[in-house]
Amino acid sequence: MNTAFVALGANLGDPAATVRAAFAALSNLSESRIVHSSSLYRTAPVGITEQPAFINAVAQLETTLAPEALLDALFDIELRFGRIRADKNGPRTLDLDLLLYDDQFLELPRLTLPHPRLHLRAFVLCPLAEIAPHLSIPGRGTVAAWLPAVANQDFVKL
Ligand code: PH2
Ligand code: MG
Ligand code: MG
Repeated sequence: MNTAFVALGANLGDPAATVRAAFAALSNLSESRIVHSSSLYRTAPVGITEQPAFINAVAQLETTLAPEALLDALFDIELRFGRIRADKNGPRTLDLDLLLYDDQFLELPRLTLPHPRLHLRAFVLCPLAEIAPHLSIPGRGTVAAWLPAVANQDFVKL
């Protein structure tokens, strides 16, 4: 069994309903089960700031899918939720990002592990800290140790 962390994000339609439905979709993934789900967080958009606020959350999975197979499965769920991969940092009905997979480092064209910006973004770090504060981000230290670095970013736990 492997442990993977997935970030959920949405800011179009009814984003809270979408994120809740995405948790249900993740719990139905083959060869995988959700072991922890964070609360939902309303977060200020990072990058392109002229877009609606996001709803974000993080799930911890146990899986026997390999990293790229898991990534494919996440893309499938995004598509089912009507995701059009247009603007890189623009609005989206559902974004599922693979954050961590055990303590693996991976550098592939479509997948970098650990996710290169996860420790700098409150919208990922805060829900992750809720379910796994002592988790070590390979090469960076614990999740909790990075929280002060994102203290200036706006978010509300729902
Ligand atoms: N995702 C982005 C860009 N900016 N901002 C917030 N608050 N939440 C996100 O999930 C998010 C973002 C690119 O995927
Ligand atoms: Mg993504
Ligand atoms: Mg993303």
